[in-house]
Amino acid sequence: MHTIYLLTGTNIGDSKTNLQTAFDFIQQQIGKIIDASHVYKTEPWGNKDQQLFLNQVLKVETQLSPYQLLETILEIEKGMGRNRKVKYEPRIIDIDILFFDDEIIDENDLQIPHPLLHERRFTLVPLNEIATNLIHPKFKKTIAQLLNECTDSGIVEKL
Ligand code: PH2
Ligand code: MG
Ligand code: MG
Repeated sequence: MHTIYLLTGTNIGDSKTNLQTAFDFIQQQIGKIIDASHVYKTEPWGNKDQQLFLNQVLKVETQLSPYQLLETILEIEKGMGRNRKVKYEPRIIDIDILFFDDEIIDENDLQIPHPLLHERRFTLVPLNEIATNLIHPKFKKTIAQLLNECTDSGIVEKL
């Protein structure tokens, strides 16, 4: 059994429903959700000229391998109507793998831990809520430390 952390995000349509739908699909197809952060309303990071996001971090137990997990995530995203064209375009749902046990994977199509998580308040704030003492396997720092050192000033507030 593996312990993973996922970030869900959405900024089009009925965002609250989208997060709930993703939550249900994750529970059915990936594994048991054993912890969940609050849902946060977050300022767009990167392309700022788009709607606010809702984001949530989930802790999940799964039997899937990293690549099976990636496949399943892509299927869930597609099933919810996401079509990938432009990087950082608004999306119905985005499911990102933050951590997979303490594995480090650096392939073109799969990077774990998520390579930008330490630069993004919209990820660190919800993650810190449920995993403050978790150690980032590459940086050897806790989530609390990474949040403390993060220079992103994007607004992140509980919904
Ligand atoms: N996802 C991105 C780019 N920017 N900004 C916020 N606030 N939340 C996101 O989930 C997000 C983003 C790329 O996946
Ligand atoms: Mg993303
Ligand atoms: Mg993604």
